[in-house]
Amino acid sequence: MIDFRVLPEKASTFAESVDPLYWFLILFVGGFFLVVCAVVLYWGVKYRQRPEEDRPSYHPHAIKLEIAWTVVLVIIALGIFVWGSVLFFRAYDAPDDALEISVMGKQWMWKIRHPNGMRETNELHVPVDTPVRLTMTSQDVIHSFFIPAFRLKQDVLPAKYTTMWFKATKTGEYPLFCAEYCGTEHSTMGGRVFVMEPEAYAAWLRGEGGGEAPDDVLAAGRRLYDRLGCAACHTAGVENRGPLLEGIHGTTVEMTTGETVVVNDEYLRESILNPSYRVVKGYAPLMPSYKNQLEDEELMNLIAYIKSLPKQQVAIAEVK
Ligand code: HEC
Ligand SMILES: [Cu+2]
Repeated sequence: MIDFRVLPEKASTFAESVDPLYWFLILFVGGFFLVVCAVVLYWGVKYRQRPEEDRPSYHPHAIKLEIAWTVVLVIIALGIFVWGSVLFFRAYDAPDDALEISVMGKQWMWKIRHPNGMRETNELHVPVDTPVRLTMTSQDVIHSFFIPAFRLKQDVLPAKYTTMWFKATKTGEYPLFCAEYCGTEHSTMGGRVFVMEPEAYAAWLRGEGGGEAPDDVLAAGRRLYDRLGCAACHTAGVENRGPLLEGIHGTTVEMTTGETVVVNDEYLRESILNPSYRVVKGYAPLMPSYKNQLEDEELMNLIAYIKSLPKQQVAIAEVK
């Protein structure tokens, strides 16, 4: 027997909820199509031109009928919209304790980095039953990270971070694709996702069983932080000219415009490349832009370093 399936294997919590919507849409739209075809054929034959035929009387309006089908269709369409939005928001909001993995797309490969610095190319190892959040960016053109078995696809853009999250439900090996045409070798841009037992993932992270040698991301980030002189402004004390960065990730900060922003990777990235775009309340726009001074990878290291800074005692921070 050939192992035939209409939809790919289901291996994430989303797959369970996305498939019913998919089937509903297919059957609903397909059903309508068949009804319309049947009616066109039936009336086509019934009212075909015949010399002896009396034309039936012509009714230009049937108001009740028109209102009825308009209302019914609006309700169904809104139902589909609400159903889809609920799924979308669930796919968008990652739980706070998710494991953070960064993904870099470039022509024509996926480069992946784990929290401890372990790296791999065109392969993604993740633990089963654990929420995982991917923070993704591209070094060149637009790509799209697509794992059919997880029913997830997200565009990966240059000069911007996008995220997606999932919880894999079944250990195994699943295909990974680039789903946005990105040049000559687009069709080869893909790989596999390996869903492993947590202990096996932990062992893999330690370098037992493939993967490239981990580099020390935080040390690299720290070197950049020193070299670029961030500490000159972001240090507590009298010379304190910029906000403290310790423990800042995940907090909410207020801007001069009154807008509040949650500090995530994208916000940190924007603060470094384009500091004057949003200025933190209580500070002058003194910070220079570091645009064009950092490779994408360096920027990720720097951000990882900032995120690793422990929250300090507030007492020092409050001295102005
Ligand atoms: C000349 C002083 C100066 C230098 C050097 C500097 N910054 Fe800043 N930075 C500031 C000031 C002032 C602000 C607050 C105003 C604003 O948002 O632009 C700020 C804001 C930030 C923020 C947003 C913080 C928040 O509370 O929301 C981040 C992140 C940041 N800087 C990172 C860096 C990094 C990383 C470096 C080194 C690559 C750096 N800064 C170098 C002065 C500086
Ligand atoms: Cu691509």
